[in-house]
Parts: sequence; C-alpha cells; structure tokens
Amino acid sequence: MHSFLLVAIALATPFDSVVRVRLDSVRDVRIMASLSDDMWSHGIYAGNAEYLVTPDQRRALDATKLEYCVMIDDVQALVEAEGTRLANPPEGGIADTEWFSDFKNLAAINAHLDALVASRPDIASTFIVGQSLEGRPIRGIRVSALPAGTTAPAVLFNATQHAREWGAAMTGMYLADRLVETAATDPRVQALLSKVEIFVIPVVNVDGYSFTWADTANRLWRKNRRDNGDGSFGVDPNRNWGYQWGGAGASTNPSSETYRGTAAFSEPETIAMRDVFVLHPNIVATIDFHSYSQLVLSPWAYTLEICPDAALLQSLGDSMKAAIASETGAEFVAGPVGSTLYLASGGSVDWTYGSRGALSWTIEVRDRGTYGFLMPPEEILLSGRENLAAAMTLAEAIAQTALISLPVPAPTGLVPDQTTLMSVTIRELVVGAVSQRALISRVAGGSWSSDPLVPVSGDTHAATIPAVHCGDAVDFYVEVTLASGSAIRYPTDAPSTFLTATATSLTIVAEYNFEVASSGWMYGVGGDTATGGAWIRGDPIATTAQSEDDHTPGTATQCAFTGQGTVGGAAGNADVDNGITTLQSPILGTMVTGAHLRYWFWYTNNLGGSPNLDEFVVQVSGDGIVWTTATTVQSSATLWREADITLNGLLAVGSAIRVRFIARDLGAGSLVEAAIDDVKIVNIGCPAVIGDINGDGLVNGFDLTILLSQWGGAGSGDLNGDQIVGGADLAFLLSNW
Ligand code: 0X9
Ligand code: ZN
Repeated sequence: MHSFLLVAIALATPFDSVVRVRLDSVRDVRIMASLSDDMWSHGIYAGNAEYLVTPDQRRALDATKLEYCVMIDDVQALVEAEGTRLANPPEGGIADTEWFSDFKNLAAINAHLDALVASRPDIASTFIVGQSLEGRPIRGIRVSALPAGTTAPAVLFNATQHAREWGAAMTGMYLADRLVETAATDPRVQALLSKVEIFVIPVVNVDGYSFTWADTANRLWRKNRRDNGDGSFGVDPNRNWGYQWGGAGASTNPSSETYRGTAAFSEPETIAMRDVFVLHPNIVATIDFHSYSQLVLSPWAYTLEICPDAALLQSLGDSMKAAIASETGAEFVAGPVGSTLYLASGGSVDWTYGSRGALSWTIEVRDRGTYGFLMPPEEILLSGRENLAAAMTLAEAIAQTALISLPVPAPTGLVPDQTTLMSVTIRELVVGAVSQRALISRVAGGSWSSDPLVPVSGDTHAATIPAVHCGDAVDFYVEVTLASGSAIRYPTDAPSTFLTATATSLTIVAEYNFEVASSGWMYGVGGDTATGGAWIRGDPIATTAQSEDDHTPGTATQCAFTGQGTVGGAAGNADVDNGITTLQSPILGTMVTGAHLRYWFWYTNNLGGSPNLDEFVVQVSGDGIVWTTATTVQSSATLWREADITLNGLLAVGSAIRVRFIARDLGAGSLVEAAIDDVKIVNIGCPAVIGDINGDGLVNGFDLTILLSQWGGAGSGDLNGDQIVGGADLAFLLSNW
C-alpha cells in the first residue's frame, strides 16, 4: 500500500525543486527537518509537507526511505519566467483598471495607496505604521465613513509578514482597492463603512518584500533583513510576536527560516504592528494574510489546546470559508493553527488574540501547492475576490457591535418535565454595546415568551429552556438588544427561523463497551479481504492515525479497533490494508419505531500517499442476511466522535437489530484506522398517554372535542373500554390533561 508516487530519479536533477513529502511519524518529520529548513507548506498535521530542496538535499532525500512527489521541478525557472514577464509589461503600460493584472513592487503599491486616497479623500487616508529596520516606511490605509478616533468597532487586515508571499500582498491591496472604489456604488460596502473602521496594511515586511523584488536570486526570501551578526540574515516576523514567544515551532538558529529573533518584539516591524493595535483599542478583529495552502486559521498556534473562544472563532471562520467558496468555488479549510497546520509560536494570531483579545485569524491564500509562492498573475483577481468576500463577512459581523454564539451543537433533545440549561456566549465588541439579553421561547407552537439570560462569567450567560412534557417541542432563539435600540438574534433571521428541541424519554435497550469479551461479537467475518489490520478487541496503542485510549470514561481501557500499533511506531503500523475488515454485533434488541443506534468511533483515512479515498461503512440488518448501509464515513478526525442513527425506515418494526462496521482500504498508499466503542441501542419516544385520542402526544382540547362528539356512543373516546363514551372516559381524559 505504501506506493506513494515514488519518483525514481536516475539522473541527479540540477534544479532546486519543491517536493511534497509524506510524513507518517515524528521520526519522518525530524528526518525531513534535518534535510531542509525551508518548509513551503504543511498539509494536515503529520500528513504531507512541501519543502524547497537543493539538488544535494534532493539526493539526500532519495537516500532516505521517505516517499515524495515533485510539485515544482525547477523553481528557479518559474522565478526567471516571472522576472522576465514583470520586466516586460504589455506595450503602452498597464491601465489603472488593470492594476491587478500582475504583481506590484513596493513603490507601485505605495503609489496605488496614494491613488486610492486621491480618489476618495473623504473615506480613505494613509498612515505610517512604523519604520522598518532599513528605514522604509510601513504604510497602511484607513477606510471608513466614520470620523478618525471613532469608538465604532474596527478590523485590521494585514499581509506580507513573509516577503515571498506576493499573493498575500496583492490580496491585501485588492481589499483596500475595492473598499475605496466601490464605496459609492455598492450598497453593502457603503453600509459597512458607515459602521466600522477598516485598516489595511498590505506589506508589513517592507525590507524583505523589496529584497524579493531586487533580484530574481532573492525571490524566495521569507524573513526580514536583520543582520544577525553571524553571517546570517533575517528574523521571521511571524515568530517574533510576544505571546508565548520562544515556544514550539520557532527556531533559535539565526540561519533558520523560522528564526524567532533575540527577544519578543526585537524587530521594528513587529513593534510597529503591535503599536497599531495599541493605538486603536477599537480593533476587535484581525486577519493576517499569508500564502499559501487555502486555510482560514484561528488561535491557538503555539499549542494544540482549545482556546476559550473556539466556538465563536470556528463559526466565524466557517462563515468566511463559505463566503470564499460561494465567490469563486475555492475550497479552504477552517480550523485552529496548531491542529490544522503545525505548531508555531510567536505568531501574530496568538498575540492579537491572546494579549490583545481580538478575534483573530491567519488566512493562507491560494493555491494548494501547484505554484505555491509563485502564483500565476491570473489568480490575483480570484484571490482578491474570494478574500474580499471573507473580509466583508468578518467586517459585517463586527459591525453589529456584539456577537452571539451557541454551543456546538445546540441541544435538540430535552429531558421531559425538566428545565434545560444552555450556555450562550455574547461578546460585546464595544463597551456597553448590549442592553438586554434574552432567550425567546415557545412551547408546542404556542406564543413566544422572553426570559432574560443570566450572566455566568465573562461572555458566558445561562439560558433556561422551559420544562415540557414528553413529546412537546420548544422553539427558541436568542435576542440581544443593543444600546442603539436595534436587536441582533441567533439564528440571524429569527423568528423566521429558530432552533427546536423536543422532550423525549430515552431507554437504553442494549449497551456494550468492549471491556469484557462477549461471545456474540465477531472480529472479522467470512468474506473479509483485508491482509492486515483486522478488527480486534483490546487497549489500543497510539500512532498518528490511531487513538491511544478507548472512549468509555473512567477506568475502562478496551475498545474494538483495526490492528494494534507498536509503542512509538509509525502510522502505517497495522492499519487496514488491501481490502475490508468487518466488526459484527450479535442481536442488540427488537426494532421499534423510536430505536436509535448510537456509538463512538474514531476514523482516519487522511494520511498516506492517496488520502481520503477510503470509507468506513456502518450497516444494519433485521435478519443477519440482508444488510442496509446506515452511514458512510469519509471525513477523518483524530478524535472520538459520536454517531446517532435513526433506525426507523432502515429496519422493519419487530425485527432483530444487528449492526456491522466495515473499514476498507481501497486507495493504494492510504492509511486507514478505525475504532468503535460504547455501542448502544436506545429507544427514543414517549410512552402512550391515556386520553391522547388524536395521537399528537398531548391530552388537550382537541381530544376533548373528539370525546364530546362521541358522547353516549362508541368510538376512540371510549377510554375505559366499556363500549360507551361517557363520564368515566371524561374523568380519565381530564386526569391526564
Ligand atoms: O508559518 C507561518 O508563519 C505561517 N505559514 S507560512 O507558510 N505563510 O509561513 C502560518 C502562520 C500561522 N499563524 C501563526 N503562527 N501566527
Ligand atoms: Zn507566511
């Protein structure tokens, strides 16, 4: 299976190349890091990473067992072609409307900022962020219809902390350009600029950027131009910020591409950026644009820990990702830096969030490695458009002055006759922005009523969902009244849309946590074809692809999983290979309409040479012969997840419930690991209620009307079975009202 496009190189290549290397273990990462310090991009953690390698390094790579493919064979050829193109602009020069037809040097960028201000001096002004090490001004542009010094929320978009990331610089310029030039014609932009202040700093690392333009030999320079005094140059600005400076993913070696500098904020460029945040306390959100990989990244970057605002950052990040996709169709991945990309400390995203409290993202613009930093000019406008869509989404969110977020997922089931507490996060972006916070709810489609939210701590508030009888639904939404008198709601367009939770009682019919052997479970069945990694029951040993622990809380250790790894072993240890392996249950209960199958699972298929090709199939059967697919899992996650499958419609009522889990390895070179724990059959529903004549789960006036219409005769209103509808039946009905 490990046939990750092994490129056999008979002749040593004379070029610097970009290679995508498969990294399955910490050991692989170390080997590669010792070979090349110039990581261009990193795939999903411990998957594939791209590196610039010299001919010597590529020969050394060939000598290792690491598998790789070539993304760009001759990097310098691309650089030279770009240089030639830029040195020979189309005849007659480039019209101003075509400013984004090719990349621009620092002088052209500064001139364009001035042109934008000249075009709309009423809403645009430039400012000096600070001076670089070599004395260049770092410039920004402010765009807003509000007066300077406003307390309205502000957002800061900056780009190009890394010199070679030209696509990011042009993306930043596109944001500034469109915000200024469409302010008069686009009602959305016009409305936005009347509510927020927007700062754009297209090039932070002005010295490095100028250096990359000075000579094609310098095109791939990343850091600033600090003379480190040991013959090496450059501090990585994005390892120099002062939150958890000096932690993981930053180098102490001045020659390294990720050199952190001699101290936090040792560099004038990072000091200047910090000062912008200090000078404008109303900056509540920020995006730091980089290239490349198509990622919307949120804190933390220095650790894999979940940050306190993870739910809010993820929901806004997902909205930005969706805005990008709807603009150009480009697919971005949204998630925290540490778990999505790699650990990196001393970055702006952690300081702006951790020290400054701003909602903060790093966006890695296109592409996904075809050209990397050497983006073709045709993609400038696409990158500009899709990231403007993301920037507008964020800016419009903060323009509301407050943000509401609910737990993910919000509750959909309630315990009958008990109130349910739900936490609601309300972030004020402007001091005193919020005057009232309420949960608006209604029971069983009745009329809406409002209950204030109770402050818990910080932004967290408690909402009480009212108690209802089994079968009843509560519709609800959150309403925040702003100081301005207007209101914002969650969901945004409530009460047209709202959330619903239904009270149901839940009976566990069968439960198995794999702690003790159970003769009924089969670990592999006839017809399985996998040659490795068959299902077993035991205490798993972690690899990057497989969990170290079972799911069951407490002292339990056992689960079912596909093949045991070895301590410290590679991810490819005992994963599923070359076919399918099946875990099959005994009879787990009798099918009723409210039956649900619930289980916890772990599934990864995103590692290895041909990732994401495989599937994890869950099937159910009412007779052990005919199997119906209940769900197919394709998405990988290195964590336990719970599944809840409604069996109604899949199995006939009265049949004997069986389930099987099939892990399969189809793609050559992919890694598949699956695990299952805490399998349950639960019956969800409400016990039949005497008096509920129309079967709507309630005993009420509708039932009374039916009963009275049958008075003295026979019919469904005969609740005591005495063949006549009368006073005894009425008494029954009223007692269950
Ligand atoms: O490593 C970086 O600085 C960024 N990637 S890049 O390829 N453009 O160099 C990622 C930055 C993630 N965010 C922070 N660590 N702040
Ligand atoms: Zn970067």
